[in-house]
Amino acid sequence: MRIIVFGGDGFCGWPASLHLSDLGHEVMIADNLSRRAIDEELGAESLTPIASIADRLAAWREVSGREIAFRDVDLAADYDALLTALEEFRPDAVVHFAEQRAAPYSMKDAGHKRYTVDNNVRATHNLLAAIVESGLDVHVVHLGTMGVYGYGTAGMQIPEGYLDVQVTTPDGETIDQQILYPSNPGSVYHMTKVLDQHLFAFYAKNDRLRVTDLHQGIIWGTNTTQTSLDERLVNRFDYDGDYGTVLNRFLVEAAVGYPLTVHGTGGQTRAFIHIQDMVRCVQIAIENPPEAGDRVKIFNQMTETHRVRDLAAQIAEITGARVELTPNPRQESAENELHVVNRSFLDLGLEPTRLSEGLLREVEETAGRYRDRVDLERIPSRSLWTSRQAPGVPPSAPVPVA
Ligand code: USQ
Repeated sequence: MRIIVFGGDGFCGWPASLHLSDLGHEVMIADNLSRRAIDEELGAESLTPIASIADRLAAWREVSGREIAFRDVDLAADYDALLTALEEFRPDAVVHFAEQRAAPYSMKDAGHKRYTVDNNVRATHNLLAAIVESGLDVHVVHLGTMGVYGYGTAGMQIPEGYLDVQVTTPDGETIDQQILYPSNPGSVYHMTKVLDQHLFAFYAKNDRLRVTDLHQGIIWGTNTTQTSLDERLVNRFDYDGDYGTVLNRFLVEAAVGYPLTVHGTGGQTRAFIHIQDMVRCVQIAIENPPEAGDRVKIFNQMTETHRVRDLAAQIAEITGARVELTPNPRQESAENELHVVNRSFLDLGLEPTRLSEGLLREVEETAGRYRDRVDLERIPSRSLWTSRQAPGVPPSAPVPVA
């Protein structure tokens, strides 16, 4: 297949591009390298030393004998370049990762909120409009988030996108329906993925676009089979207060002797998936497209759920790190249960990488190996969800870890 990976230089996009190329697909990466620019803005760097995009692609050519094309395209700002890329490359499928993906970054201030909405919503809409204008039959695979659902389920399992409901007509007749699961985003970033869902639903209905939306949990891990092949192919690893995700942050904190920064009580339960499983899920989604005229196909892309304080305790046990409850900079439930349906990928052959099997390797191979590159100043999370949250004042009093 011919596949364009939009956002193919990022944390998920890069390993997904290599995986698809390795499978023999003709891959083009289209990316405006914005993630590298944001590193500069934040004065932060990936824990792993990432090569320039040119060096990455040259290394891949050398190691695999395969060519990945590259175009510097800003989906949100340069519609004509996007349309040209589609018309010239004529993809069978596109994978859309080209969005600002960090919740804390999206909540820093009005400027970052506006950037996140402008960038993400325009990128998605431009892509859909350009596919229609091109007249090509392209399957769109989009990286969404579990966060569109929120994380509270009143005991039920979160379905894969659609909720069964019954409505009663004025005649008293009961009708069964399925609706998009009610959204409950917890940040401006997560909200943009809710808006994306509606754009996809409209274009699937109006233009019969074939769209798959992957509602992904939090990634853990760094490298995949392909990014491990050569130092220049290494994936990025964020640990800073804006882009670092919880488990990867804990790993780095443990490696440098920084207390594990558990927000609030650590009672937040979240969904997780290893990066190797993510690339496999993207492959499975591409291989199982919806038909033209179908509603958007939604997969829950996660393999296990964990409570934040349990993760911290697990890492502390392996490494001897100290756990510290810190005032939560976010507005989120202090404690929640999370039950998620994830049958689709398992039924299609996904064999999950379990946290219990991979955690130690991650501690040694990534966090331990690159710990000299850690800038301690970049660790604290300084982005507050509301102006009422003065730095250092917990929105709710922390309780000791059990
Ligand atoms: N947390 C801590 N300590 C930290 C960092 C985070 O306790 O040092 C807590 C947060 O308060 C939150 C949970 O860990 O309760 C998860 O935070 P996160 O930064 O790991 O994840 P999140 O902001 O939700 O976003 C990440 C990715 C995003 C993706 C999302 C999937 O950045 O792109 O969409 O995970 S999900 O969370 O399932 O919505």
